[in-house]
Amino acid sequence: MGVLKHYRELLPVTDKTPAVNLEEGMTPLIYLPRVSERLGIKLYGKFEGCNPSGSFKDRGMVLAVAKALEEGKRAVICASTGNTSASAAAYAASQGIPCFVLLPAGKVALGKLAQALMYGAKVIAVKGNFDRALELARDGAEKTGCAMVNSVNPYRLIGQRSGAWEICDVLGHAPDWHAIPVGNAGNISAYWAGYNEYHKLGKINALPKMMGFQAEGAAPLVYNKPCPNPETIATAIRIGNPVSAHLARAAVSESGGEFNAVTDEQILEAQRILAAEGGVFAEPASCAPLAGLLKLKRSGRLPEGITVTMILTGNGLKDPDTAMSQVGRPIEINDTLDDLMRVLEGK
Ligand code: AN7
Repeated sequence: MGVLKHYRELLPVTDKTPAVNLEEGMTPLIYLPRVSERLGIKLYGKFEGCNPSGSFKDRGMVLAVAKALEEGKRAVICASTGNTSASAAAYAASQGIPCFVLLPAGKVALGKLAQALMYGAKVIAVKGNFDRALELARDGAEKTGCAMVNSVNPYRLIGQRSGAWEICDVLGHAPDWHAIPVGNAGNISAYWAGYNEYHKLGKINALPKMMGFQAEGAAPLVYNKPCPNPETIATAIRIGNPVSAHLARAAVSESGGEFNAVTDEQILEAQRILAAEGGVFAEPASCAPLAGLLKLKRSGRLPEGITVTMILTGNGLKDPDTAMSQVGRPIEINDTLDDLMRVLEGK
């Protein structure tokens, strides 16, 4: 049905808003028994990789593009670490309008780059980091009148609230903890607003603690200062100066949650555990929350038996290079049953 139709009464959608729809949203909230057992909690992963462009960005992009069209805009522009560009390009393609995307050169996962190009966006590789690309995109939008569809666009965050509503609709209540990766800090802010809205409507009677996880090399919110040269294998959250930092800080402090940093090694370990013990393949950035939960468990700071939802923000298929760099190669055999039997019998 798509986010605009499903949550129409909670969104700024009118009869004049074009019915943009790629059947985004309604992603599975997957209970993870083996990982839950390892952590001593009830752990659910909301698999945002099931969205049409393979990440959570589609929830807000559908509204941002619809409102841009409603306002008479005829092109969109964004800067991106990859997923925003894939999403913007997909929705622009579906509406037949041009899309310009600015990417940090050489720092975007292969699948995301392939998506933006396949959807027909004009892809611009900026010799600089994401934060600089975002400044350029904002200036470019101002000079051309293109709709800016980064999360500085308020409709992006409003659409992304739908993730929180879905969790509550499925669980019947909010989780105790909401664990989420933090890059430009829009999604954590959107989820907090979404939970609060449901609370005000009386649909839930308690709010979760918001637990935001960043990569150690790009952790401006953990260390409370901008990070001029962000670096992490989780390229999606390789962001040093988050635009929604103020909203994210408010979400964490109002909810009694925290920000925490995890190393690249911890992120990769979590990615393997999620895949091999959960059956879910999420991209590295999406595994920062699980890395953080494992870290908190080790230090005795993970309360026993609580319900935790973690947002698996992007599909693991987007970044095959990082995955292949940490797993073995296939076992090659001759096409004989003897060769096969040697492998099956573990010889
Ligand atoms: C998989 O695409 O910023 O804290 O330009 O792709 O709301 O920024 C991506 C961010 C987490 C962080 N997980 O969310 C972009 C971009 C994945 C992401 C984040 C991103 P925010």
